[in-house]
Amino acid sequence: MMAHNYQRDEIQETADMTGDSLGLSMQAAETDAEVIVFCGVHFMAETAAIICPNKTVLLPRMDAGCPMADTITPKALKARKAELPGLPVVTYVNTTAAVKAESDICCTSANAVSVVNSLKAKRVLMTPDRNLAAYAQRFTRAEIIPWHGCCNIHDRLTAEQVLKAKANRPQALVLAHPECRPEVIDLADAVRSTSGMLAYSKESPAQEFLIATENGLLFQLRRQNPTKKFYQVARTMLCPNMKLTRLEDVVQALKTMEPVVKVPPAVRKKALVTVERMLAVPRD
Ligand code: CIZ
Ligand code: SF4
Repeated sequence: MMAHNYQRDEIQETADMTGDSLGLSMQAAETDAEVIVFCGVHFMAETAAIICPNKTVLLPRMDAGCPMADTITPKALKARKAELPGLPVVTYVNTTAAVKAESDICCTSANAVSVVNSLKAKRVLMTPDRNLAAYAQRFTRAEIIPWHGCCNIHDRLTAEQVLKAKANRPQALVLAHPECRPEVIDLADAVRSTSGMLAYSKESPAQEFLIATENGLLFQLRRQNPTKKFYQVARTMLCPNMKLTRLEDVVQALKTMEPVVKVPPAVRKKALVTVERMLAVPRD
């Protein structure tokens, strides 16, 4: 049983493994288990199926989607590629397998800059998150042409909300996810993926943190740092899709061995190439 860092507390508590989407997929590849029940959203279970073709990947709630992943389709990407011939396409892991299959290389929120720099290209197209693209643009000489998708949960967080939270907790460091808007990024003490926030808060001498990402991560931050204090930046940082999965759904999936997430072999083969290219990029 694997649970993403944004899942409900009781799901994270019950899971054998927790983590970000790529970390979970890598752990899935290493385990002896033949069946993985993946508590997260659809694209994450697909990533596990891409990396572990011989395992059965169950997604307890088939209706757990990701509106950001839905901002791009293979057809729309093909059309954009035709307008920008020769440009390498960097695609965030938060996309369907079919979109990964149409891309050149994947990235996560933890390695976007290293991935862009590894291409040694003058211009790249980055899909689908415009905020991650804008964040990566700060650290590279390559021109990043963004796709105009975003995660509504992160994008709706305003600078005013962050300033208000900071005023209430002046001693706390602000950790923001790169899916946040540029003006929120500007107010952060550190910008990290969920796994990056877990590592940062462990190593930092600071005792209090304001967390600007989906509030499910607070469970994991508190569990791993029992003496430190973590506060949500805003109550609105809740992803309804991430909260769909309940323990009953997990039990039901394990009883029926359904629903299974499958990626067609031709799509899987191409999507795996884009994931493997990312895994071969050395960290900056
Ligand atoms: O890739 C993931 O797991 C997501 C969606 C966020 C993160 O920063 O870990
Ligand atoms: Fe998608 Fe945002 Fe929810 Fe993550 S938090 S699953 S990016 S909508």
